[in-house]
Amino acid sequence: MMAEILFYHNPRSRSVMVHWMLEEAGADYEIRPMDFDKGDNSSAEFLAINPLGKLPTIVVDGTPITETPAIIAWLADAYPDAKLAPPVGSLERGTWYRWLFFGGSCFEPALVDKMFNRPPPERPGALGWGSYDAVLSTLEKGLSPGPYLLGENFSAADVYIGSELNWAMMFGAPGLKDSPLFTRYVESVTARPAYERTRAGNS
Ligand SMILES: N[C@@H](CCC(=O)N[C@@H](CS)C(=O)NCC(=O)O)C(=O)O
Repeated sequence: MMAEILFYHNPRSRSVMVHWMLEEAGADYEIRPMDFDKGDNSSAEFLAINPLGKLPTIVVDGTPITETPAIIAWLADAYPDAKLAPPVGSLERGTWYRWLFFGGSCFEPALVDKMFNRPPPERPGALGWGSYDAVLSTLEKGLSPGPYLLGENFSAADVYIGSELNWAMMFGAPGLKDSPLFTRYVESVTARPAYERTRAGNS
């Protein structure tokens, strides 16, 4: 794909997930380094691109795309040669969307509940993600028999869920490092050359 991709990046943020995906896709991109301490993400210039003031953000030929799973899904479709997205309309595509959305709408809020010890609300059933434990056991089932979320085929969903699990493990989130399944999964996906390239000072 011939497009100008500007990648607003800080290596200590969720933008590492998109960095990995850009490498998996084989995209050409230009990194715009963002310094949180200097307030780069709250500058008028950046807020005009993403009013939430958050990373990751990419701008493709002038159009901003935000939210990690949306960026990852867009890149998977825009770079079909990388074979990271099942065909539109296929059943595998449904499973693929399922885990991409699950990461942002279930795993993340459940993790934040846990990290900040948020007390359960009066009606726990109103939480769209159930509970942290239920989210982890759902992911474990999604990865069984594995090795990937789509079975034998690695996809963009693994870039996102693998990144989320890796990130949560770094924070010492409970129930992850003591799970052989999660440990094996994160070790295998982060051993991929595209991930390694993002760690080799390529930021
Ligand atoms: N919903 C967003 C969350 C992005 C996000 O929270 N990014 C954090 C860094 S990991 C950020 O930019 N924080 C800076 C701030 O809010 O000041 C996504 O999935 O990409």
